Amino acid sequence: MSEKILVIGANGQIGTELVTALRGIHGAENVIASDINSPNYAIRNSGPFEFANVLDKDNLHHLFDKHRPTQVYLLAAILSAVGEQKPKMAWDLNMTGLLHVLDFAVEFKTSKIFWPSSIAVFGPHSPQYNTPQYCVMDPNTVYGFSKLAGERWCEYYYVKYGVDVRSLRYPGLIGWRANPGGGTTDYAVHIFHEALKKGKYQGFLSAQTALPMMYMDDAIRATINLMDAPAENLSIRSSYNLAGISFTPEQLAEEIKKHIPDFEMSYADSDPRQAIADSWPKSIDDTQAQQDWGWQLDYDLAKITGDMLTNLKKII
Ligand code: AKB
Repeated sequence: MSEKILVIGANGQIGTELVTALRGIHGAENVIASDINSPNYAIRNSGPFEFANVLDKDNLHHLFDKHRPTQVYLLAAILSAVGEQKPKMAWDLNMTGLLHVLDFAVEFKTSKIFWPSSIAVFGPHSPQYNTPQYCVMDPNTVYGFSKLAGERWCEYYYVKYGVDVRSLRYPGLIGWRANPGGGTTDYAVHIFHEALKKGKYQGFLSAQTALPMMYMDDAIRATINLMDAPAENLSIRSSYNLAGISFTPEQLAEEIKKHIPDFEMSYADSDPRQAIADSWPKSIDDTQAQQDWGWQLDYDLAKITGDMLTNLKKII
């Protein structure tokens, strides 16, 4: 049976790349991109698009009814940094949107749902290094606890209603095709743009702030691998830890200097995103993803840096 896939929040950092990848696999006409905003260039020119507002239940119901998707990827979200500026809005969007989609998955018997979680589900009392799948979780950002609550809802709908929902706790994501939208890890994308445009960058996190990060090619592959995995292999229906690689702003700057020797890195004196970063793990243990669906990382820091610079050079 051919798949009919609905991607909600398709204009974002993950959505832009995921829609392209899914259209390559399933055919452009079978992947409906949707977003609250007008489609960006990549989305508009490669297949069908619908406006969708996850807070508008009737609008979303209409989309499910019209397209009867077999798979839905719900990517619309407010990320950590913006979430702290608009806490109630972040909670509402991140929670209500998910509950609408889970309810429609039950009503329309959608075969599979993907919903992204994040390393932001961990907090200051979680183990900081090799943070395990199961441990103390006390997130102190609205984004973080909306993701943690969302994970509980995902597992609940799986257990209670049999919704085949799958999820990943993404680290910070780095890609050249689309910009990140309001997260704490965004510096790791901005730095490449500024390095090429101006030869210098002022980071908003301190030089030594290690965070787990992942190249977008790996993140998209992980997402598709998880969605393709046989249901019986999946032991986690909340969200899988995904490690990526961990590095500091200073280490990233050093790597960029290997390509742009005059690159100058400086650091802001203070920024509210520092406290968010300090509350997150420095590295993650993703043994369960490796065991259950064979996850293996491809891109290390050197490979990410080379690929980012090569591709951004062509479009900047
Ligand atoms: C953010 O920084 O908010 C996101 C995330 C780690 O989930 N990139």
